[in-house]
Amino acid sequence: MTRYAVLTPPGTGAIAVLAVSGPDAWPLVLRRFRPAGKPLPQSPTLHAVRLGTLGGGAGDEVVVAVTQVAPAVTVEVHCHGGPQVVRMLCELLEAEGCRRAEWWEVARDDGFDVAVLPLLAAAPTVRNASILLDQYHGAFRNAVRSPGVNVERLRQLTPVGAHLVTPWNVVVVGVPNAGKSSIVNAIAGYQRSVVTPIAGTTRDAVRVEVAIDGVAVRLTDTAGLRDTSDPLEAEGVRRATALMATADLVVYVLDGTDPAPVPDGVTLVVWNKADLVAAPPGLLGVSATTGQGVRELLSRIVATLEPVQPLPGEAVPYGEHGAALRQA
Ligand SMILES: Nc1nc2c(ncn2[C@@H]2O[C@H](COP(=O)(O)OP(=O)(O)OP(=O)(O)O)[C@@H](O)[C@H]2O)c(=O)[nH]1
Ligand SMILES: [Mg+2]
Repeated sequence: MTRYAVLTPPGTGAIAVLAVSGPDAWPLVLRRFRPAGKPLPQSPTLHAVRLGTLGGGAGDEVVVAVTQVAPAVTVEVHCHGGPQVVRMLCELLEAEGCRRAEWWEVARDDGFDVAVLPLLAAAPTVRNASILLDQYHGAFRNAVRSPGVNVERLRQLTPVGAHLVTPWNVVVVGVPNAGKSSIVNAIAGYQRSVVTPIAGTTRDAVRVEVAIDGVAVRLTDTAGLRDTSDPLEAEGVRRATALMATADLVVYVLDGTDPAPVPDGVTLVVWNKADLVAAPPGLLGVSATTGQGVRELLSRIVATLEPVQPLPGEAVPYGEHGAALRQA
């Protein structure tokens, strides 16, 4: 079966690229492509590049390139950008019997792990892209095929593999006025959440995506936890409590000037406003105002989420492999 895919994103651009791959790719080019200059050879030459036209009427001026001849012939068509030109060529390819595929399904089969490609395209940080590139080059695939595979080490790296595209879900909670929003803003680097001296400022859950040492994290700022008769605030508190239950990590912020008891089930506690009252021994002191302790807080968040980090080039169970390993 001969397949085709649009390799460039939808929208308007100077050029768009389609790939056609399969047994009919070259016969199709011979049937429909009108080369400028000398005729095409009966069989494709690897890396041959030709200018010509494709499509009904005058057609579009395109460049056809042979990017692979084995195991399947793959031809790239570089046409003018813009949705209608792309659509015209898609209709032509379908009329010629090609089936539309995803771009990674027609990717050049050069022995690498092409299942990684859609994840690589969605990687939110450079660090995650680099881990995925290692897997694309076969780190995970080779590891599981080798007789001496270290399953325990792979299992330790499943949390990393599960969050190469999907960010970690970190929820920031605490009593009203503790400084939750101020801490989230300090991490985000801009005033994402409203901060005021009024207790009960934040109502809705406020989300921001950040990279912490290359680890993708979605931070959620929440309403301060307290009993309240204000229905709007109460709904905020209800949401905050529900979010705690689904979080990968709950960061509990204490108001250092008025520390309340910490509820059960909290992994990471920070003592905020350490610029006013120093944290007692054993507690992480932070000041959202001066920035003191924020770097340490970030390090602790990453160390809690990903206690084991992969070495360069190491196998990491990406995508569905992690879930399979956890079940095994
Ligand atoms: N001195 C000092 N003041 C802070 C610090 N962090 C926050 N504040 C102040 O404390 C007040 C409350 O800060 P917010 O960040 O709005 O607190 P919150 O926990 O989000 O409060 P709610 O949204 O009402 O639950 C504001 O006046 C802040 O400027 C800090 O580290 N040091
Ligand atoms: Mg707030």
